[in-house]
Amino acid sequence: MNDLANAGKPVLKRWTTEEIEALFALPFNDLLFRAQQVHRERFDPNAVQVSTLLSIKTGGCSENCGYCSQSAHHHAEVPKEKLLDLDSVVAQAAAAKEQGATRFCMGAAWRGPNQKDLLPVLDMIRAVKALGLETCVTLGMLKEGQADQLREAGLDYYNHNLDTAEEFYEEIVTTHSYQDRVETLERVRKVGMKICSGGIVGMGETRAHRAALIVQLANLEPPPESVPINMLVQVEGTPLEGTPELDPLEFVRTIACARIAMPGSLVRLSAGRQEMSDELQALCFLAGANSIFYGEKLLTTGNASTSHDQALFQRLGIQAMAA
Ligand code: SAM
Ligand code: DTB
Ligand code: SF4
Repeated sequence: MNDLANAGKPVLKRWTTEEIEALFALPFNDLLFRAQQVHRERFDPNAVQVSTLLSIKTGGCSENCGYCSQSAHHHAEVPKEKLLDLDSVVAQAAAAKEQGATRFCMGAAWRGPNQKDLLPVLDMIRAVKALGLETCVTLGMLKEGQADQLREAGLDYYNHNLDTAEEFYEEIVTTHSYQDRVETLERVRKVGMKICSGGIVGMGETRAHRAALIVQLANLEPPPESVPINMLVQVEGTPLEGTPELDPLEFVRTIACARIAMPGSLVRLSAGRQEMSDELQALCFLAGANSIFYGEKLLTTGNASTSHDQALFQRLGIQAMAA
């Protein structure tokens, strides 16, 4: 049996870039069929998990990630704000639960948290968890000991994206390294927390870079439980504004490859849905995406509206996944 024939088996397999590139090169229908088969071995094909995002600390970030509206190095029109207070976070989490979200993800525009900032975030985690929601935070790089504090507060997932291939990373960010990102993921794993890690496509990377990102994620031991695949949202005033648009079918292929390489993970159709047609999103679900961000806003940019998403789920016969 060749390696492709093993795709989707629930064993920890080490993937090579050549194998993922071979998947990318399959005829579209063959790739989607294979992804759908893998998907059905482990998941209800008509259930999609629903997460809601909240930016708890917006703008003024020291890092220079080329895609990001919140970097102080760029000129996007994003106001620099202080950390939100606990009551407003809890109110928004309760509203998200009311709308059907099962996971609440809080994001901060930091290189990483300092101790003074981390303490109020720990209170937010405890309070959101007490509402019966799964908790996720994305706070940047963690220092020794911080992952422990997050876990003790009851955090379920830490989001930290590898974002792209190691070989392409320096084209996008120079204020921290790919290795820094990997080290934070190791710290999260070491304390036994679940990982949410994925990337962005459409930043001018090649197919080989997309394949390399998937390999890097799939070969984490174990792979991330949650894998967000973001389509670049081009924000005015960021260096990546004006990047040539990626063929949307290549985005679908990326989702399919992620599904095949990480058969047990939730693959999240993340940023970029507002710009996608229902038909393109339907293809992404067929390719194995089974999670979305739900709610009118991502962190600083718009998201598909809640009523639109409800209608889309109805059109496709999709149910929100229970927690
Ligand atoms: N500062 C933390 C960090 O960088 O890990 C957390 C917040 S950061 C905004 C979280 C993730 O959002 C990034 O890793 C990236 O994948 C995604 N993201 C940010 N801006 C985006 C954009 N314009 N389009 C698509 N994804 C984006
Ligand atoms: C992820 O992979 N995507 C989310 C979440 N994790 C934190 C963020 C998307 C941000 C899109 C651009 C914005 O709204 O600023
Ligand atoms: Fe800062 Fe995160 Fe944006 Fe990079 S992606 S500039 S670290 S908020």
